[in-house]
Amino acid sequence: MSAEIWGDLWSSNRSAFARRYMATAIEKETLVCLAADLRTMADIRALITEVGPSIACLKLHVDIVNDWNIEGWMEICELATDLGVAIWEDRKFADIGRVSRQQMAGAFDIRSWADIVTAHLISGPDIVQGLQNGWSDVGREGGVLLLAQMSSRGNLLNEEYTTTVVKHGNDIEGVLGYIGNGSDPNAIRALRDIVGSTRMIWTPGINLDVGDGVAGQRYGHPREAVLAGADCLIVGSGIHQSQNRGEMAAEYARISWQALLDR
Ligand code: 6AU
Repeated sequence: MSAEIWGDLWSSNRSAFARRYMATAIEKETLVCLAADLRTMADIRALITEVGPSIACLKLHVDIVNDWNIEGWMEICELATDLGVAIWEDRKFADIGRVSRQQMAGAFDIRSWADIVTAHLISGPDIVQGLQNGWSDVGREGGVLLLAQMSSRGNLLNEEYTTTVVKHGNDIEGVLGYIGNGSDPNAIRALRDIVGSTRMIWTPGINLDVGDGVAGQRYGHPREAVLAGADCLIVGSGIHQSQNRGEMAAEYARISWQALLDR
């Protein structure tokens, strides 16, 4: 069943976290990763509770939360665990390997609760080892998503950069996949061509209301993104700014799942 639905991605992917995500997606019939970009822990908890059945992953930005403390945060993580979804901290690491390892610790102690983190490869391949060492320091493992493209207008991740990131990233153990530009199906298709089937493509910049968003964000349609090669759709405001968040999340889930079956 899993291989039938995910195709080569299921058999070729070496990352335990990618497989876990793919299994959850099948179980819950959704490719939606919720970007819970809210500013208080109570708001994040309420949002997760409303949309829980429709999400396959939870993405957080620990450093935007005004009332952060570790106890409240662990409650949020427990909610995600009860829903069977992985926890992704979208702190975009970009430093040298040694410092990235230290940034996994610190006050937020990301290494202890995040299953996935995001990184730019701009500083070179050792950043991935640094992040993996961060997890090892507390006896845990995790997966790294490398930014190969971005959804924001005027970003500097050009085609040559994208190709270089994928060339290196595909050789690095611990890379579970790439961030692609969900607002542009052609960009996703081009990324899929070079990524192949050993790594996943996760795309932000997804909204049923396609076009320009606030502050340079751009949006593409969820169905188009999956058909073009996106394996996970990161949806933030499309869900958390809607009138009925539970229903809207279910709608994104339905569209993403049907598109995967059609793909
Ligand atoms: O759906 P939105 O626009 O409300 O939220 C999009 C989410 C935000 C961004 O931090 C993130 O996706 N994001 C990323 C990621 C996931 O790494 C990369 C990117 O290029 N664009 C982008 O929006 O939480």
